Amino acid sequence: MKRRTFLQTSTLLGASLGATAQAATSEPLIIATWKNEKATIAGWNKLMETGKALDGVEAGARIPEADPNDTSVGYGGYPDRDGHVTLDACIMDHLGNAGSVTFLEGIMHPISVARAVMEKTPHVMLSGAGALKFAKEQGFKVENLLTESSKKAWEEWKKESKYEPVINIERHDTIGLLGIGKAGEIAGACTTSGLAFKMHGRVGDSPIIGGAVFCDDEVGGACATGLGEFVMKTLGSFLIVELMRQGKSPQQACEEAVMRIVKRYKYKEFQIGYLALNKKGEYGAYAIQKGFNYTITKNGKTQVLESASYM
Ligand code: SD4
Repeated sequence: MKRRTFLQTSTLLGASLGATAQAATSEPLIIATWKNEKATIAGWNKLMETGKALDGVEAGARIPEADPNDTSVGYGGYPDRDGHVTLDACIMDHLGNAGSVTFLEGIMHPISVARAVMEKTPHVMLSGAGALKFAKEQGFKVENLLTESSKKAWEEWKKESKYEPVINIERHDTIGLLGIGKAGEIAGACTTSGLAFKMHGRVGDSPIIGGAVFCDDEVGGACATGLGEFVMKTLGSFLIVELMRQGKSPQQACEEAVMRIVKRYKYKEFQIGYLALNKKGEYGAYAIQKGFNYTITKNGKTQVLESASYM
């Protein structure tokens, strides 16, 4: 599609989504990648209880982390090619504080470990054995996160061992969340087990501040899902927040961040989905491929919305 036609189409799409995809108030809300109603509702309930966006996004992230049927996050996540479930997560608050864990094994709630890194250490990111040691010191329980069915899927995969880290463009569920708290403050979080059957040691975008999540309380926040390598190469969430700072709407900023990838890389084989939120409570989403959706809970009501896409 020519760029000009694309811009016209995407503006039209944006306009037609307008009724649902935009809201010009900064009332509390929780918004998340993919069809994640249980997570946004849990996040909303927590937000109503404590008032804080940070508590809301953490509580939301903990839902898929504990769900054995979610094969992209936490417990039940598909392992790497050597059979290890290795987890990445990050969290960022409205003051610019950030915490992250990567290559963490055996802990059901990496998002809460990331928050502990943010709140209880002078660092931003802990990885692997060091992250696990810290988690244990903080009282997190060590558990086997590889379920029977994820183990079976891995054994199936091993028969061919086809190493093509191409994301199924219709079904993957890494959760990125953004929230607005009662004081209007913005926070974000992301948690994942990463790409199924990835190389042992592979780390994606999900623990990278500015990659999978970025917030700046003067402007807004953004989060990402999809083939993390391309989010990392373009620092997508940071880019989106900076574009909003320059005056773009959340929708326009997500579109521009997708275009950066489309212009430079062979985008047809993989999916990236972005979500963004500004201080007015306006939000937007855009993806490379069709099939990206997101969930919002606001005023106690929850909706799953389809994102517009480049393809
Ligand atoms: C990663 N971004 O590890 C994650 C994967 C993902 O839905 O989003 N899956 O690259």
